[in-house]
Amino acid sequence: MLTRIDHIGIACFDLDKTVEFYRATYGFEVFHSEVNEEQGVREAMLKINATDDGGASYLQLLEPTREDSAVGKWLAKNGEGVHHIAFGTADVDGDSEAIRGKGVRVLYDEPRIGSMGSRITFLHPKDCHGVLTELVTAAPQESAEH
Ligand code: CMX
Ligand code: CO
Repeated sequence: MLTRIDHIGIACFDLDKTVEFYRATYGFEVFHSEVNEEQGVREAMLKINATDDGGASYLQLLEPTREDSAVGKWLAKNGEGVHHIAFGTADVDGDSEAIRGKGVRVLYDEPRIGSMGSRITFLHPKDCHGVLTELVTAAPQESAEH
């Protein structure tokens, strides 16, 4: 069951400048940052809220590490902006298989590793009314590493 919005992924050309915009304008601080070579991104997670159940919502700022990555291709075509939305679930395996069974293309055979050790997969935007949609199961203990 998809239980919350985990994050909104925002593509940018310059991660440091974009992080500074969100800090100066809204006061959002970087909770975690990392490079994910498989996804071809350098990213910063800005935590927007935290709830008693351990769940949280983030903005995920994404700078491509290579032009032929998903974010690199998208930026070249569209410029900066909202790239994807991500729903949180306790069971990304079960939920993605159930959604695949409804005829929506799930991009990976098995979930891959996302931010902070989470497990992620994506639904094809052409099957989701134009929205690239990610499903996320957080790592058992989310840990912040700057
Ligand atoms: N949102 C909506 N539509 C998108 C899109 C996006 N983010 N990215 C691509 N599309 C559309 C394109 O506009 C294009 O539509 P048209 O044919 O009408 O022009 C179509 O999908 C195909 O796009 P493309 O540029 O040819 O790109 P690809 O097919 O090579 O890749 C996709 C598209 C979704 C398969 C690829 O972006 C992907 O694998 N995404 C998942 C991985 C990812 O996004 N990783 C980065 C984030 C990592 C993280 O969140 O941790
Ligand atoms: Co994401």
